[in-house]
Amino acid sequence: MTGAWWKEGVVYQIYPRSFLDSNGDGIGDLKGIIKKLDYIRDLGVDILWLNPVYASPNDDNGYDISDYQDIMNELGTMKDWENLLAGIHARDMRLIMDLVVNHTSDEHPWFLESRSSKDNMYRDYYIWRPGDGREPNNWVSYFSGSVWEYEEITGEYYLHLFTKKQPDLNWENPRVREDIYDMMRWWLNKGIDGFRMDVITMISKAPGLPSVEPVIPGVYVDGSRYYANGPRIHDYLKEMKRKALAGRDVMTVGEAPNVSPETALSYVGGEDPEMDMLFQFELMDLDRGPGGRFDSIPWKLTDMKRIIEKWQTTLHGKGWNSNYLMNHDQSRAVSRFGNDREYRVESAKLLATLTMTLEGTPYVYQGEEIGMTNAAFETIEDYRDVEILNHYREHIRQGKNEDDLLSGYRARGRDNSRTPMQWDSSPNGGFTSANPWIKVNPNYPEINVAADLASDYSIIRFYRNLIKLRKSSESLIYGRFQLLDRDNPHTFCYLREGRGGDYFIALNFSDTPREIEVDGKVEFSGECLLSNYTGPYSTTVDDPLRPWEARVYQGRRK
Ligand code: TEU
Ligand code: CA
Repeated sequence: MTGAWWKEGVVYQIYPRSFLDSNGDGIGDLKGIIKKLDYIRDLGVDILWLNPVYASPNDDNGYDISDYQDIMNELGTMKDWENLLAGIHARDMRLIMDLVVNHTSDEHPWFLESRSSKDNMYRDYYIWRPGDGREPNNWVSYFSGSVWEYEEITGEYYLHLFTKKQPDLNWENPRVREDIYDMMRWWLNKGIDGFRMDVITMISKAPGLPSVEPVIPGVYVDGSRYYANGPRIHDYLKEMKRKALAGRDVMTVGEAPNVSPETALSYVGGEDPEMDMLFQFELMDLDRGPGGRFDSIPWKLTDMKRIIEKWQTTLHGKGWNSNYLMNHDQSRAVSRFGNDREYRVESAKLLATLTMTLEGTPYVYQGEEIGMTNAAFETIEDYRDVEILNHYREHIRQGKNEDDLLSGYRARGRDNSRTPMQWDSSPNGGFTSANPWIKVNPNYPEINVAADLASDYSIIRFYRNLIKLRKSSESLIYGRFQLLDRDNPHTFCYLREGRGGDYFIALNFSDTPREIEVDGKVEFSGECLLSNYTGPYSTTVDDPLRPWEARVYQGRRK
């Protein structure tokens, strides 16, 4: 195989605050990551993605950056970071860094200048508007309330799509863009291998920043039609590619809410794509109800299959997918899409099989490889996420029922994936010797890396085998995806066909045995290559799939 390394590699995502604390202050850090590099390499992954490690007052855990060229004190020093990069490269792995340039922290020197007067060279680095005592438009912030914050000093409002400590940069200002490209080149010159680009599809806002009609005073609504995939987005990304990325062997993945497969091709398709791949959100919205971010509804496997099929087929041969079932903004995959009680181990392995056998680059989020489950938080005091805390304050004020709110956070809240990595059965799961910044899941005595590795049913070892299998086959990486059981509400069966032979994947997303039933005829040769059930089980295609069983066969359509 001779394709790009980022197509053939597997990514492991690290949320540094929650990975491993090396100095006993309760916060994960860079030295903690260095200690676990062999563990990560042994999984068989190739690329590490670090959530932001830059200087930050931490209003949104590092997504509010006050200095792009410095490391957050709590996480370590620039020297630690350099050691980390060297350790990654010494193990033949690569490092991609989070690039957060839709906004900065309000404590960034640019913003401190910008807010101080109407006539200084940084005023236009951000988006300021007069307001006549009322916000300039009615867009709602992702983290509650208006996207506008009034600033006394100059009597104007500034725009912030996220918290008020995350003012949006004004990408129309060429000086902003040049400063950002400079900063990107600086990191690339330090040897990093690419960027994960935070909400990159939102950097171009529609001229005039129009309100969404009808305007009801005091009511804020989703304004994304005026800033997602905005009018100049492709100009900016083409310029970024030319000025900051061209001529380097690096990878880019853009976070892309509000993007369909067709829109995705405008970013990742064509001869000279703006980015290598995108994180789509359609799968993450499967269980999202009409009542907003924390309204959780039952999801349907037929919807999951339809969405995956659409992305797989629309991008095949034209762009490149990224495949993830969770990250630091989502609840735990095994709790959300699996059965984290009776079939936790089986369903964690089944979900791994899905991610690793689709076309596109697979992403594994820390703890996914041991089947970590959602946080078991009981009170609002346990939560740390600014999105949840703001939401709670606003909705309690409106008289909403506290239990309803908490059940929404338990289902869809971001802190579910941010509880500390569970390494062993020692206090706090071996994450820290101190008080952790966020509670460890009380199930750590059973669910942890050491226990998993000691178990005959190890999820980690299954990942290793699965990653080996994926890499051994050109078809599992580049082959064409074909859905075989579109209307079956319990099983997900598909082919991957290509020059490396054809593969047939059968997944049972239910608690009861299911026959393999596919549309049309599939011809099989040889044995089942991989199953998530071990032991004296027969795994011919005539044997029903056991609960949450996943199998990979050699097979092809007749
Ligand atoms: O997330 C942006 C985003 O659109 C969502 O994933 C968001 O966190 C969630 O849907 C809120 O409703 C990115 C980062 O991944 C996230 O951690 C940051 O908080 C956010 O940008 C702001 O930088
Ligand atoms: Ca620490």
